[in-house]
Amino acid sequence: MSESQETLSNLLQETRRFPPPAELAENANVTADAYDEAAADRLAFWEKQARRLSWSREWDQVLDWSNPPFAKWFVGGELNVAYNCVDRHVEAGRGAKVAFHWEGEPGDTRTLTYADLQREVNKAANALLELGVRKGDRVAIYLPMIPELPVSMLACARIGATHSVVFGGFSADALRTRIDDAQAKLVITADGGYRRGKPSALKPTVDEAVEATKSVEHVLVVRRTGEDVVQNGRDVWWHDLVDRQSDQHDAEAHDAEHPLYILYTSGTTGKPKGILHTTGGYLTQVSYTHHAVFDLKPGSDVYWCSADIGWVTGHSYIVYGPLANGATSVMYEGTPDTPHKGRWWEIIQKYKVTIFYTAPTAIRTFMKWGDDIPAQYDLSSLRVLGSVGEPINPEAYVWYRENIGGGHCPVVDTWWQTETGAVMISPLPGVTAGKPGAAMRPLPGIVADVVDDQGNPVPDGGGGFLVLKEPWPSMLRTIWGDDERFVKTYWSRFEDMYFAGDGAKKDDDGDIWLLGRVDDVMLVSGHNISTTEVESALVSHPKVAEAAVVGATDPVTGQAIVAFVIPRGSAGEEVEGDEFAGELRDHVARSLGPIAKPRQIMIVPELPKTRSGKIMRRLLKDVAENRSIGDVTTLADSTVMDLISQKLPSAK
Ligand code: 6R9
Repeated sequence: MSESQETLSNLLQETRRFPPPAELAENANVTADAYDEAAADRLAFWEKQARRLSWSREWDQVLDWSNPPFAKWFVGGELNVAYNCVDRHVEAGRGAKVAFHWEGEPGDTRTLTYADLQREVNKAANALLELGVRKGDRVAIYLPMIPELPVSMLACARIGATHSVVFGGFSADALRTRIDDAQAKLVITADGGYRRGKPSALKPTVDEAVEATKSVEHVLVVRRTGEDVVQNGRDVWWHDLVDRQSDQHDAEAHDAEHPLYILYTSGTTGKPKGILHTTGGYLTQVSYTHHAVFDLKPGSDVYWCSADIGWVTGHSYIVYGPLANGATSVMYEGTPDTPHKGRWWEIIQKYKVTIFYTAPTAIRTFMKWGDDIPAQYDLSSLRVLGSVGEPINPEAYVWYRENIGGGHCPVVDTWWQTETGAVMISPLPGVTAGKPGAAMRPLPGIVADVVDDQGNPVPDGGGGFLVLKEPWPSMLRTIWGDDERFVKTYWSRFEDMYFAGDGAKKDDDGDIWLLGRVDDVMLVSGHNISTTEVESALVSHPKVAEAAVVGATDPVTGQAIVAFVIPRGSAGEEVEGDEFAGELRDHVARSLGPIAKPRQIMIVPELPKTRSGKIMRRLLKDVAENRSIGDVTTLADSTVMDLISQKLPSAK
């Protein structure tokens, strides 16, 4: 048997379970009884979690669901998010504790303790007030991953202004649409940030965007790269305005349902949706889930989430959850391969990171770069690993566990969405025996299910649509300015259930596996086939680093599977040609059955991804169906489609 066949048979029988390490289980923040406790009385469970926070006024009612799907949590309660994330830790004598070890891409660093953060947030809050920003106003934030980003968000939260963070890689047009939709009064930005070893300007994009808007009164500009910026009448330098403010500010308590932030999610079609999150329920659930899913021990852990704060993962698990829990975090400005491909592992080694949270797209990239890179660093401080953003292929899970986690760290695959605000389905690291590729069970207090077309629960072993059957504290409250679209998008597919738009299956134990967006499901000769399963089968081949599959119209089978494959590491040179494609097709047929065999396999150097790292199958479908390629504006790298098109003659 050849080596590749051995690996194959191993993976086809990947039924390994990874129980929690004994020590972690014994000292876990959350144990199995949490499931029973929450099942017995869900609202009492969430009420108990709300007490993790400091409230100025106690709520009168845990949940008001009298006008579904418009939920109100902790009705009548009042609290201040910034006070909960910063001041209360200082008041408890933990002001000298590090909140952020910040690492700039060029290698400059800043350390912010909770006391530093308190001073910075207070000064920024006073500066916003001086600029005329008031409670209820909207503030757009378009910043690189620098400390002023969380400081700005907390300053808004402190005074009750609603922030709308726009990812720093978005175009002027995308920024303008978001400013207009929220009618933002202020934009906070920087001259630029560092990206792949070079300064990359932000301010010109803001100038272009703001030119065409009516609501913006001021632009507050942080100096980061020192490049020349054009000064307009409405511009104010951060260092001129914020630095001279008082570092004292009394935080007023806001209603539990006061709008905390809007975050735009583009989805596959249509105008971006402004997902609205509010104050009390959101902070309760991000704090609880960060404590439960990562087993965070604020006294000893060093936590790092590699996401960009421009996405919900950064909002909930770099800013609000960790700070509410008094965590010490790492925050990194740049890309994983600047100045070298070991940068992330170097950071883990340097700060002795214990909990690390990243995305499958990053993990697959590291697999492609080779095992020898992480092997050069001391990663022994790690104890829990997390994954988010896409289904994690079993192969990537095992690689992550072995090569980053030293074979002993639990991997928590966390399913959630911008709309859910916080993690919903995930293993608990001290409780769950993890299965590579499965998100496992809804967290305590969450009621999720997999249902068929008619909304009936599927039995164990069945597949269908993922739904949420009961409201949860950090749920989106609406789409900003468009209640009707909120109801139509999420609450109309099934009666009384939230439709997540993801396909899922329950295995024979009743554990949940995510199968990709339902829009991407393929229908081949009358069978529903998930993109995730075929991609995972491809990625389980030792010579494949990444794969994306789409269903292309086919005269015989309705749809046929077309796969785009990136070869792994050094395999790149040897894999051209029909023989390799044939090998992969057979491999998929053996893993999943002949029905899942791709009609066509294209070897490509890159895959089209959104800026948050999700594969854009829509564009690949255009290629597979020989159409001109659609809108590429949300691609992280717009040259990728050219690279793929150049490869096409080899397709057949
Ligand atoms: C947090 C975030 C949400 C969509 C979601 C699903 C996919 C996220 C996942 C996952 C499988 C996981 N997704 N986590 N799929 N397993 N662990 O990514 O939010 O950017 O709004 O994307 O991402 O398709 O519906 P968002």
